[in-house]
Amino acid sequence: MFNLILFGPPGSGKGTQSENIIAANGLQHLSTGNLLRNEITNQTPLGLKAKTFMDAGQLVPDEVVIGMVDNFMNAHPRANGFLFDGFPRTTAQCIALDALLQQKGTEINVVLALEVGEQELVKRLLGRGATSGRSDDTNETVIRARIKEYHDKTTAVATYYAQFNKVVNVKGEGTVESIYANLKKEIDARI
Ligand code: B4P
Repeated sequence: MFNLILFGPPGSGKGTQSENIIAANGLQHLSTGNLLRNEITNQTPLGLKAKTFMDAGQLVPDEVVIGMVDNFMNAHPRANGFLFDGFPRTTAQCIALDALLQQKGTEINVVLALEVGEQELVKRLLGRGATSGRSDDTNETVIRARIKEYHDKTTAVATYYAQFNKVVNVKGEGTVESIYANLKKEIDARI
């Protein structure tokens, strides 16, 4: 199995780049943002709980997200590997993910960290908000709150995996194609 974490702040292009990576490498895409939005659309109890946090730009509680990831992985027992997009986002989620992977006799191979400046992030997210209907992308105050959550809680994910020498930084500004070419180079060197 080959397991990859695509890491970076909100709007850094994790979802955008995931599409090419999963297509090229046959990985199972696990986006906690997409899973949470599906739960909201289906108005499940989990979705109703998650919505209040997401609308405020806050992270959804760890136990909610970890349970959802566990269910998703168990539903895909024959996966060649997973691309984790937007997960883990806290140290507790890193520890839970390592334990889930260990139970399956596998581990994280690499964390690719997309680096994008804050001004560019806000511009991209407001741009998406204008067309996507995503409520967390239309309000600049909520976008800034998401970026603050990233600095307060999620940068710790890179620190966690750096202790195992698994983090590779990749410039996340430029064309989608040029960024993908750099990500591909790092993946091909390891897969
Ligand atoms: P996510 O769905 O993970 O979304 P994101 O971080 O906002 O976006 P991403 O980085 O994927 O950006 P994208 O490629 O789409 O999270 C949403 C919310 O869910 C969180 O705030 C949180 O509340 C909750 N949540 C999710 N996972 C959680 C977890 N594990 N724990 C707790 N809570 C969790 O790109 C954004 C825009 O930029 C797009 O419009 C795209 O077209 C554009 N773009 C991409 N690349 C570009 C480029 N190179 N140049 C110009 N524009 C580009």
